[in-house]
Amino acid sequence: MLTKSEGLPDQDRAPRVRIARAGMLEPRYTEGHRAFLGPRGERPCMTMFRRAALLILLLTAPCLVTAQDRVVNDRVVLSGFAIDRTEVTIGRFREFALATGLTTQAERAGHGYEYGAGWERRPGWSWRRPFGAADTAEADARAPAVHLSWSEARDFCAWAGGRLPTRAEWQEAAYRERRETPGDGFAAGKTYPYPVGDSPDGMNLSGADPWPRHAAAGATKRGVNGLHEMGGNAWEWLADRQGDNALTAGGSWWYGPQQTRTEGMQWKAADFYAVYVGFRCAYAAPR
Ligand SMILES: [Ca+2]
Repeated sequence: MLTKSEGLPDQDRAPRVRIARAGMLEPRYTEGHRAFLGPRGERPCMTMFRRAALLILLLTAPCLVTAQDRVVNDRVVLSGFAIDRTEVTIGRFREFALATGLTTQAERAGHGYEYGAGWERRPGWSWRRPFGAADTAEADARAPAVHLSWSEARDFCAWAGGRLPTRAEWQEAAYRERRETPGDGFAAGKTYPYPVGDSPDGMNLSGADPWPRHAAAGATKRGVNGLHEMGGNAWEWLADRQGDNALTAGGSWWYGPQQTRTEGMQWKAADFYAVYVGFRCAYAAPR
């Protein structure tokens, strides 16, 4: 099997929120004047402040987790359209499948595809478990949703209020820095050869990098326009069609840097699905 190695990276683990121990705020009395002091001898106002801080932390902890998820599934607004900051994840696609009762082509067929001696069927591989029964990615909702045909990707985007990006939109988003104050070393208005800049470093490709196969959404280097995984990780279906074929962009973790360039786009059969092909959505720009 032509994979870089087995297993998923440590950074795929779910984030954790630490909660302070309530016992730390128990008041105590000192001998003699029985002054009401906090656990470290502070005065009443300090104890009240610590209690208020704990209350705020407890009340906002769910919001902190939600905010982190929103960053992963956020959209970047460019000129005239918006685009997902990351590839569509297993977590997002699961919401769609549950809401619509979708059973994908790969699920109906009972197998996905991986390239070996030509395209080889892999029993049990689908968007739910990109690498089959032995895979742990189903538990990682941030892994990219793959083994999906063009029409399944298109239908997800419509359900999410968007559509597949066109070639022109994807190119602008991937290679032309549109932010006025980009940060991350990028220059406003510059067109780059790779989605992560002048060098291909930082993408999840076939060479040496921290990711043996798929990387979780947002784990690779933040690139042009603040987008993640435009180059590498999973190929991305575009809206462009030529008969029975549809365009894909960005290469994957199985390819090298050349496929991440604009000339590296490839036409694939629109009803094809494989472990290397995912997608992201575009949307009307918010007013
Ligand atoms: Ca990609």
